Amino acid sequence: MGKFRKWLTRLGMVAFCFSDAKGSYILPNLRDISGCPGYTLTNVVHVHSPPSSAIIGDLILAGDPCDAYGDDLKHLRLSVDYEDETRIHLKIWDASRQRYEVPESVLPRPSNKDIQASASQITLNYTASPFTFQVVRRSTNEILFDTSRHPLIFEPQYWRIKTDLPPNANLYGLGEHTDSFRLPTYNHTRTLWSRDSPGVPPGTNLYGNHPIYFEHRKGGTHGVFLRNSNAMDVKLDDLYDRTTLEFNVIGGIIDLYFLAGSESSPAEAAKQYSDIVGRPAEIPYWSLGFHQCRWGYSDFVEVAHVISNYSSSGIPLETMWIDIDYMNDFKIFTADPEYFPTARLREIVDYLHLRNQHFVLMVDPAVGYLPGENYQTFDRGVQDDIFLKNPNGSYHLSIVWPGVTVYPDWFHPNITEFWNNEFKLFFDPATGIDIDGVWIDMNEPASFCLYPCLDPFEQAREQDRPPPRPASPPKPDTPIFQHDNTFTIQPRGGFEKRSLLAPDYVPKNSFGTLSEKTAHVTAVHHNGLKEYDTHNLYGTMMSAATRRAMLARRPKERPFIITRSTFAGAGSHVGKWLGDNLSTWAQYRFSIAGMLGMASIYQIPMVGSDVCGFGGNVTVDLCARWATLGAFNPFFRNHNIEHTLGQEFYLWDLTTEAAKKAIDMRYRLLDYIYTAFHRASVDGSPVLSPLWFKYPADEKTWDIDLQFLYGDSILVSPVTEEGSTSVDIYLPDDIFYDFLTLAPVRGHGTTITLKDISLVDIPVHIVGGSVIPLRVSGAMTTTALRTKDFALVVAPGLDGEAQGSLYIDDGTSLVQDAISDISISYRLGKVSLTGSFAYSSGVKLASVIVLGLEEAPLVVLASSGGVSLGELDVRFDEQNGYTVITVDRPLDHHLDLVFEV
Ligand code: MIG
Repeated sequence: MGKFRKWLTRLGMVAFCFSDAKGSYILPNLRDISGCPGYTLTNVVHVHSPPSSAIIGDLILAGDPCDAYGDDLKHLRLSVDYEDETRIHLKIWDASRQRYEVPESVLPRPSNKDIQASASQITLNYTASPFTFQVVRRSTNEILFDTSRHPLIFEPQYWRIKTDLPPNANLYGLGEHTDSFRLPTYNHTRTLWSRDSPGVPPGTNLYGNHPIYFEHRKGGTHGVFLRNSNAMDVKLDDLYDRTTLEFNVIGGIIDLYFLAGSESSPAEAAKQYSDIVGRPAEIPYWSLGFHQCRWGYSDFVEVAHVISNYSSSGIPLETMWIDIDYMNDFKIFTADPEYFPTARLREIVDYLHLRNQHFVLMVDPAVGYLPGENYQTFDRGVQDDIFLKNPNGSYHLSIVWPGVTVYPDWFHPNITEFWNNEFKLFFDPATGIDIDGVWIDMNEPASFCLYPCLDPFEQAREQDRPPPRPASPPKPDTPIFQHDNTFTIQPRGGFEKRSLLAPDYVPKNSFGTLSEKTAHVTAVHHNGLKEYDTHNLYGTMMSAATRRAMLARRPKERPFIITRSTFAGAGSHVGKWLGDNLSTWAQYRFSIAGMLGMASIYQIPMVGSDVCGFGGNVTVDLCARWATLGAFNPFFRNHNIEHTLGQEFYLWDLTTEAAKKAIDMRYRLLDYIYTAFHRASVDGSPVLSPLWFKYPADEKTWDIDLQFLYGDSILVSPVTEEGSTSVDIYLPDDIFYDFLTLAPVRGHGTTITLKDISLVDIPVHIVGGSVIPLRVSGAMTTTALRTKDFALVVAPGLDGEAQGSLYIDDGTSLVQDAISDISISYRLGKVSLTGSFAYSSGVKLASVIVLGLEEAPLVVLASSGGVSLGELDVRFDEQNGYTVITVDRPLDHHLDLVFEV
């Protein structure tokens, strides 16, 4: 713990890493805004002739200015657009001056069908003086957003929009955060400003920024997205008769999208959000395998040991990762010649590839500032002029691992060429390190330089950067992988004059001033934009650039990229891990809410937390439980900080067993979740969801965030308490089936206690009404898994019916030439497989397992395209009431199975 503490101290973070305390932010200088006059709407015109209902108008300051955090703007412009049946776009900007808005190059605008209000599911009604508005769901007349009591305030560096909501409103989103999934509504502030946030303390701003919330009510679920990247505080509060929500933002424009969502299907809100921020990129099949990572592997020999230890312990390892440790003095695009020589890394990559395993390396954005030292990445960056600058044109210096550093400017016109070229050179399969995926970190962007960072060189010296290597290097010719089966565990440790630096309204950044430990708000991009406005976009722009660079290396393959910092829309480029959590039970628990935010709201479904926890030493029990939960993280990676005890699953018998069992479940379900990822890429369907997405009318589900749906039909209910072997789970009024025994479990809208859940087990249920495609188990890699046959588990709902689907493609290509997209339905004693079967998977449908039958069907007749295939073998399991029908036919054609009872 000593070293870990030291690391945190170096980052100045101790205060809130070990408690829930909110850190020592600068208290906003709160001004009285009660007298702000609001605006009067005039000159309203319809911009298009009918049928469009789009309007545009002038907003004129309605009285004496209140000048709360700057001078009230006198004249604003308003536009309201009905973009399609489910979406209204409202925009308010300064009529007389240009202001920053999120560039379309970073987040493209959605297409606008420009429909008539009468065709929309929601309408926007306004009052002209003072200007306020309400968004109303037409079918129920419910008011979804209501500024009536809260006139608009708009000043150069402060604007506020505030709505009343029903009391104790059910609000979700506004991340990234580690608060409960259903947000606390009493005196709660969500600050959005990217921050390197070790320990991910609840109640603080973290790495990513997603100014979108869903609000759920009995009468429906809707969404509100603020397309704005400036620092902001979103404040929630409960009064006796209502909840209020207000956006307090220090720049940009008011750029709100209201999404109708749906009266009965919350997932529609997620899909509609994907219409405006883009749908998740398709992921390679292999990336759903299990990943091992840690910070602090000392050299290539140790990495080889870890790989060997996984294989000799029989735990499937799909992908090995190396952190910054491989770099030479922590300079990106270099390898340490002694500890991680390129030749030896190439040997590791070859070894992995031969065994159908994969390899990922970390790349940070910051480039060591090393003029005249023959650091070619830096020199080429200077040549291409792509580094972020100060207002006076000098380089904006910061401190990251290599010492004093400069940041790539993702807005620079030469940046794509620069970044692509660095990737091409360093990750060249012929001469360099042939990565399969890339991990991008520190892209808030993070800096270790304490503000005002007047002498970064001095601070870098004081901080001892780059840090020295811990031990002596291995002999360059140390053999690796020679004892593949020897278990060699080594347990170890807008453009007016603005005061960018001192806005009057200070968002509640947990680091204090907005420039602390990051690029300063005054840093300038090549296109003139300031970090003050674009800071929250940095990680997403690095993500997009990295995707382009990976595509330039392999134009036909889906890139695999995991980032730390995200903004709205990041999921269309990359996946995301939840950053530097701690190895504690509390963090294990709230990792679920963190994933739900990304996967069910923000459209970043490839998400996971560091399994077994990053900071601190994990206990065996927690690591075993986390291995089982990790198997249901869409992105499943064990990762650990340096200088703590190892936590590779093979280190303990218990975690070995837990990992094997859980990975087996995960791999059997891999095509099921891969199908969910495919759907997400097509229409934004959530890959994970909270229970209430499925049971929106059941109030008891609304704040559940320790159980979740993996895909839309697998309910995961982990044990969540230390020392416990039982868990209280809520089962809605529906039928469920235990994933392992297949026995039906009737839910009654009550909490039940599951007992005797050993440390290597996790309760998983199939939701009635679904068909789950499973691979036959027993694969050590996802490549091997793809050769396994399928079983279809038919889990009838209370109405006796079930539906499901199975999507299969080659798993890697960006463009597929033959896919199978199979719908499976069960109704009245008949199972039907329809759809397309064009991808030749070479595997069979081994069996169909029908659950919840009272007795075995006497005869099952199979036919394909009307042609009879005869009678199939049937086995009935009396104890758990299921029937196994042996099919054993290639999965390449329509198929009907008819029962005769
Ligand atoms: O300042 O690369 O979140 O996963 O192991 C820490 C070292 C920098 C932070 C990442 C973490 C990674 C670590 N990085």
